[in-house]
Amino acid sequence: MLSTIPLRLLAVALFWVIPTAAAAEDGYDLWLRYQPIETPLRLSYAQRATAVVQDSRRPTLQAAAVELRRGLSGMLGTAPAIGLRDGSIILGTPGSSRLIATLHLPLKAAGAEGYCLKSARVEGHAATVIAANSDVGVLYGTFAYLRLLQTRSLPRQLDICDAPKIAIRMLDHWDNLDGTIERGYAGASLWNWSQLPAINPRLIDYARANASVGINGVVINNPNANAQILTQAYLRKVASIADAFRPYGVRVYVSARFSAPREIGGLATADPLDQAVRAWWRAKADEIYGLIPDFGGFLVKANSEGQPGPQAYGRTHADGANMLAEVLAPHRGIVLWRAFVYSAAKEDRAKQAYDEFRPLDGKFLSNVIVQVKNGPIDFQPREPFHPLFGRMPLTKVAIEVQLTREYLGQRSGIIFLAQMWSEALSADTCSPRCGTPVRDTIRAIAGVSNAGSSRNWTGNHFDQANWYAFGRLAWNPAQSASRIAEEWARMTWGNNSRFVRPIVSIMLSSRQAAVDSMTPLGLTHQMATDHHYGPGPWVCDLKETSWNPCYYSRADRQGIGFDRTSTGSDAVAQYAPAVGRCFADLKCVPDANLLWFHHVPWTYRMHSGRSLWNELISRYDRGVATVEANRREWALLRRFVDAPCHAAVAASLDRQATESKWWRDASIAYWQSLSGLPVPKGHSAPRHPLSWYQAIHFDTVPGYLAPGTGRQLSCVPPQGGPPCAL
Ligand code: GCV
Repeated sequence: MLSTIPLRLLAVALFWVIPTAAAAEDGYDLWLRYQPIETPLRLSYAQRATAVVQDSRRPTLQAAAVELRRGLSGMLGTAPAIGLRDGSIILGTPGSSRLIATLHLPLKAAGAEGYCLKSARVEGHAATVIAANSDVGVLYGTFAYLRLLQTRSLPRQLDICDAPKIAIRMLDHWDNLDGTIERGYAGASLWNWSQLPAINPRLIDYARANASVGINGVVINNPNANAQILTQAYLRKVASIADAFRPYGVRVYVSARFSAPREIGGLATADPLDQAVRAWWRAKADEIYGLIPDFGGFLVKANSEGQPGPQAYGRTHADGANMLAEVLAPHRGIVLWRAFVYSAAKEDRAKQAYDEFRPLDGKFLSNVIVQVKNGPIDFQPREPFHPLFGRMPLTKVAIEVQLTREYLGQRSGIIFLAQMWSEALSADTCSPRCGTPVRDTIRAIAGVSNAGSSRNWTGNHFDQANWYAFGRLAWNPAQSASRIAEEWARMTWGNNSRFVRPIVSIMLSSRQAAVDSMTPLGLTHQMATDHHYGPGPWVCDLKETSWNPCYYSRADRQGIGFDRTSTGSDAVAQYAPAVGRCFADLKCVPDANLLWFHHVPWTYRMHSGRSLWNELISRYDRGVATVEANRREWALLRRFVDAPCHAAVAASLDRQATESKWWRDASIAYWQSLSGLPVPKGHSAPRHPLSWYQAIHFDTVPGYLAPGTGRQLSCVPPQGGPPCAL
């Protein structure tokens, strides 16, 4: 049979079969799949990408050239040649490339880390130039060029310059030294401490992925830190990670435990004003920089959720942060000091970070950045922006968002978070004047990583999109979520518009669906205790008041919501007057934040004309309906996706659909037990009585396996039902 097939045809067939087979979608390649481009576009692109010119031996430029070759070979089907000719792509900086130097390109717009992509005539040849002022700029430019091919948007004449808007763009890992990840839903830690300093090639791919979206820093361990990371044995391993990441422009940072001088330094105190403590940290910084010359610095969670900090010695956050900043400054390192603080004693948790940090404005050294979560509580499906943004004008501030979906369904379904982050980044602080969005008040952006040892990195295929979106927004926080979703969909799954369009629409509907089905209209923190998986609005007996969902909902027979106006906690006063006035005013506050700022009767008349009770139930139903619709839509896309991958996403969407109903029914059953109101006509009653939902009990879930406790995953379901079966 074989012999009857002309050899030429066989060769052509194999050419197309081999890459397809080799690229069976297991998610490992993320958005860097570089799948073959369809003809005739492939031929047109190939004419403009015939060869790569890059002669420098500098590691980052070599990494850029290797990536370009990999991408072109995959997409165009042939490896590019070497050397100048028509269609060459020339990479470099004016310092590394004679050809680029002779072009005298206006590279000012590229700044320190950006790039320019230009079509140019070089020594008589039509060429493409990827030029920058720095090697990492060339690497970013290379990924940008490849993205144009991946999304089929390479113009005939290239003339693009771009540069990141935020200087520090980092991922924070909540990885423990025992290999577990706090709030991790994608397997174990990427760092295999017993294997290090040997570098697993996976770490290089991790660095590539980060560089491809411009992420330039990684905190490698949990801010609930173990001081052991600062011992020589661990630091040597950290140094090997830093060496592996360096060519990709990714600097390594470490979460430092404030009490380390006592725990591993043999000192009797960790008082930041104690001379011996300061000397210990100075020596530690010198030791680290001896091993890692470009070490980024320390992330610190202090006096928060049981973590040690300067307040134990009567000192302030500024005293603590500055002590560390002083020892890092000679090495150009920085301190990221987290503002995630709250305590049992005080009342409104949403106010506490502001109350503690605002008075310290101007007291931090210039290499301290105060890292503030996007909202005042804790990575909820929706929160108003944190009042510290714009209100510490004399302090450098970072925004922290969470890629790992601790409070947003964890491993289930599709929830694209770019809109949520854009919402925070574009919120108008009105500080110092209206028209000043959060994105203009920050110097750094940190995302709590969702990557782990899962083959596809994030456990759930679609959570890759959140990693991608984080990087793209960190590069340009004004970019639209829909553009990012489309880029990701095209790069990851392919460019067929019959596929891309529905995928993007699923992604863009997903976050609001999560808000609607879990915590609509400004409700917050209604999740089950500790692991935060599933609903627990009835929980009211935890000793830390502000861990109780009932503390946030304040629901009773008359109404629901947290009064944060002047008749309540007056949290609105922490915002600039124009912002606070609107939040305080029932006519101005957006529905989306209503119950965050106001306690209103169940009968309160909403903008829609419906009563709050009816609106609430409509929102839950809208959320469930959207998740259902997305599940159905995905089922229709089977022919565009590899079968195992399609099945995995479908199963995850099934689970999300079940969970959204669980959330809806459990929440309505509980609110009904307080309000005594009937479920409005046209909406179904919860399927089970409240006690059924209250009996669901997860002892522990992935991401919340307390290290060393030996506690296994367990679930106590009520008679005969989900969600243990999920
Ligand atoms: C790292 C929340 C999470 C904790 C996390 C903490 C933080 O409380 O539940 O797991 O701890 O935030 O951001 O420090």
